[in-house]
Amino acid sequence: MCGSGLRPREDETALAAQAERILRGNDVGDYTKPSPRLYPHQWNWDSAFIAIGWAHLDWERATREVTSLLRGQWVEGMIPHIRYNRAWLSGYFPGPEWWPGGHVRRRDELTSGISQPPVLASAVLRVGLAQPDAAKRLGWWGEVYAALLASLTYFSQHRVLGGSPLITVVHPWESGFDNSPRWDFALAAGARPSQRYRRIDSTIVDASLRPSDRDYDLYLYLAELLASQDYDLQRYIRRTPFAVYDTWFNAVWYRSAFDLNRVATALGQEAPFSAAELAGFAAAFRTTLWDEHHRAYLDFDLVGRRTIPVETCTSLMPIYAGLTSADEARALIARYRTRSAGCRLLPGCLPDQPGYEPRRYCRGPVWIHVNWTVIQGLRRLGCAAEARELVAETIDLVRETGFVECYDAETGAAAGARDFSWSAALVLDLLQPQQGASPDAEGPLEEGRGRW
Ligand code: 2M8
Repeated sequence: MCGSGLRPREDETALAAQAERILRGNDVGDYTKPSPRLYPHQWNWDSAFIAIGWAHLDWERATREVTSLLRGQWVEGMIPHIRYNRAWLSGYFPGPEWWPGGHVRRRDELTSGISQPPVLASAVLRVGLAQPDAAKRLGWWGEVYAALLASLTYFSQHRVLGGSPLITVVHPWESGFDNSPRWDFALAAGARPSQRYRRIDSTIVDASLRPSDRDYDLYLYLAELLASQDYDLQRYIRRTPFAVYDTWFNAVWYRSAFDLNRVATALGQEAPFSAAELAGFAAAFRTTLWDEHHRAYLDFDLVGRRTIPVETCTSLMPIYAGLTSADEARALIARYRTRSAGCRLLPGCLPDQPGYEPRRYCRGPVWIHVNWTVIQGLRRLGCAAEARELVAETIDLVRETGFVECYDAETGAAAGARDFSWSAALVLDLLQPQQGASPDAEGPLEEGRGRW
């Protein structure tokens, strides 16, 4: 562990200016590319994190990031993980032709056929709170509220199985941690798509830092399968080798449900997610995902009906959601840090786990959004010292290496795309003084475990 202690203010100003340059450089008008070349389209949770950064620079621009993402929404409410920009179709693989028959509301939109961790409602709460003019804030919340509600109820209605309220994730891309060692079990069957394909990502970023061809075979096989089953979970589940309760995804949904309740209340509406529903969700989360043997939250493989015994950063995400007490959060963090001693911040995967690779994408590197998310949870739980320590380490790492996609878990060297938007946006957020009407300024969560 390291911490920089007091940092000169000028240094932070320079970092903030650098972050702003990256966001402006990746800005294409109504959305922000996650990175200049590797990711030219609009990504779902990237835009949520990015909007949080824009809110500190240009509030109207932050709101546009959200409203443009919502244009890709499907009739059932799902917000797809990619909203394609027709101008750059040749620059990214796979394109929309791999997601035929999508259920987009607006016929002129091209999207993928899966979603991503639903951070958006929480981001909208934050962006709104950054607007001091209450009329503007409420006006904007009023505009996006129905779409956000539909995006969350989509999961609670269309992605549940067998009476559990937990949400089923149907594709590694949907988890946002594409080639996490947690998903290696699904590679065993060697599933391959029917069509031949050529990757573009590994011509832009060194292949040793990206998912393998075997991973891509699985991703594309699952895309074909989803399309053939009309993106319907009840049909898909009978054939797929991959369907999971992902700890992070479910924690994010729970947090977003709370945050959307706050938006509803501010708008003078009834909170859409009842105390009973949230308590039921929290109880199922604990019962299904807490693994007493590992003393960790672990994902669940719905096809093999078993816990996935791989511990990664996502086992910390109940902290973000308010699904742990402060004491549990401290214990989870302490344990993770002890087992990742010698790594920077909270690495993406514990080094003692099978499949850990310090430089390869979701198999070990440090990610800014992971650390930012844990920081938010620690702050809400009142674990101020732990949060401060992670903030200082994050800023040290970015000062040293820059705003890249992810960082070698052990050396902190750049791994992945350069000029990465959410790293810039979230560090910009961390550089703000902790005061005023921020979601974290309220102190410890009142709602605690499942109480609203
Ligand atoms: C990465 O995923 C995309 C596919 O969605 C890719 O590798 O091409 C992931 O890190 C994902 O979480 C992220 O949203 C996306 C854009 O930054 O890149």
